[in-house]
Amino acid sequence: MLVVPADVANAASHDEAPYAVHARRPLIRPSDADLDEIAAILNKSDGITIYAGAGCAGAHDEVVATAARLMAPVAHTSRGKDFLEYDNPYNVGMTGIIGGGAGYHAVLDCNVLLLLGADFAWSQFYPNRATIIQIDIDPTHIGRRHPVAIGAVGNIKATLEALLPRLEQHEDDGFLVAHVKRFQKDVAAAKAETVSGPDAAISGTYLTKVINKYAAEDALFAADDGTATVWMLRHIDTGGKRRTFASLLHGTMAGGMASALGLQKCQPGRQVICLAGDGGFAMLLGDLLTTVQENLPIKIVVYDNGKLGFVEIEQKAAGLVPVYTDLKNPDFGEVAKAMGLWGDSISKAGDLEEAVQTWLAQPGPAVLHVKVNPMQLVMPPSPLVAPEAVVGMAVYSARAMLHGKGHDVWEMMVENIP
Ligand SMILES: Cc1ncc(C[n+]2csc(CCOP(=O)(O)OP(=O)(O)O)c2C)c(N)n1
Ligand SMILES: [Mg+2]
Repeated sequence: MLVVPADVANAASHDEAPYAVHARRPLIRPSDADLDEIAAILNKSDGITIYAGAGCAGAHDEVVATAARLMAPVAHTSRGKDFLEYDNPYNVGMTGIIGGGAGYHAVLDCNVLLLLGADFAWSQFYPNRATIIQIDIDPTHIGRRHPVAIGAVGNIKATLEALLPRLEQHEDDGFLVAHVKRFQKDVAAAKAETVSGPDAAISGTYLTKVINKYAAEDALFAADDGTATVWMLRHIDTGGKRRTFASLLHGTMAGGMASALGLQKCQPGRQVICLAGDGGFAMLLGDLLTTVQENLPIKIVVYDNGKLGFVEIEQKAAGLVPVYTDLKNPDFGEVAKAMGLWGDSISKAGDLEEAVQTWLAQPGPAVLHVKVNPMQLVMPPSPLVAPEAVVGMAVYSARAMLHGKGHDVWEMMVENIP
C-alpha cells in the first residue's frame, strides 16, 4: 500500500531524472598475482569440480570453457540453474537436499573445488579434504559457508576471461566422465516416468514434465515454496530462454502467484506460469482478483496434494506423525470461474495433456486445479539422506503403524521406492 498526499499527486513530474541515481557497475577481477596462484593450483591438479551459482549470470560460455579446459564437472546451485544448466555438456545438476547423486558426489569427492559466484548455505555439502578456491563479487561471501584455501573477489565473466589464458588443457577425463554419466543416467530415469493408464493418479513430477513440454520456449515460471519449487528446479528445462523464480534465499511460502503477477506486469506478452501449492494458493487467494482487475493473463496450476506437503515431510523426517498439515480444499477451478477467470479441475492422467494445452492457450488468466499424488516424497539422493532423517522416517513409519495408519506407510513406500 502506498499513500500519496494530494499535493504530491498533483505535482508535475519529469520522465527524465535531472541526475543519475544509480552508480554504474565496475568490472572487477582478482590481481594478476592471485590469478597466477589460482592457475598454478588448477594446473597441477586433477579431479576438479566447478560449483557455480547465480553469480555466473552472463558467464555461461566462460564457465563451460573453463570446465572444458579443466575436464571438470559443473554442479550448480538452485539459483544458478537458469544460467548454467542449458547447453552445458559438463553439467551434473544440483547438490543439497533437493539435488541429485551426481552433483552431490562431484562436489564432495573432488580434489579441488572451484566455487564460482555460489553461496550455497549448507556446510555439510562442502568437501572437507579438497582445496577450495572461491571467486565471488561479494567479499562477504568468501569463506562464510566453509573455510577456503584461496578467496578472490571478481565478476565471474571478467575473472574467467583473465584466468582462461593461464589454464593448461587437462587431458584426463576420467573424473568428469564418471560424474556426467551418472547425471545423464539419472536424467534419463526421471524423464522415463510414465503413467499406468488413463485413470492413473497424476504425480507432481509428471504434471511438471507435461507443463515443461507445452510451455512457451521463453516462458517465465514462478513456483510456491514446497514441492512445486522442487519439481520446477528438477523438471523444467530453461534452454537459456525461460527463467525460473522461487523464494530460494528466504524460503517464504506462497510466493508463486505474487511473483507471477509482478513478472507479467513487467513482461507483457510473455507467457507467465505460476506453479502453486494448494496451501500457498489458498493463503493468497485474494490476489486471484488482481489477475482480473489488472488484466494479467497469468496461468496458474495448483498442485493439490491436499496438504502442506513440505511440512508433513519435515514432521515425518523428525519421526512425528503429521499434525495440522491436512487441507480441505474446494474445487479451485470452480473458485476461479466464480472470480471471473478461466478454470478447470482434473485428477486423471489421461486428461492431463489436453487440459494443460487448453489452459495454456487461454487468452486471459487461467487456473488449472490438478489433484496430485499426495504421497510423493521429495527424495534426496540416496546416499545423502542424513542418518537422523532415515531414522526419523523409520520412527514415523513405526508410529504411523501404531496409530492405525499402516496404509499411509505402505502407500508412501510403494510410491517412492523404485
Ligand atoms: C510464510 C511461511 N509460512 C510457513 C512456511 C513453512 N512452509 C514451507 S513449505 C510449507 C507448505 C506449503 O504447502 P503447499 O503450498 O501446499 O505446498 P506443498 O509442499 O504441499 O507442495 C510451509 C507451511 C514458510 N516457508 N513460509
Ligand atoms: Mg500442498
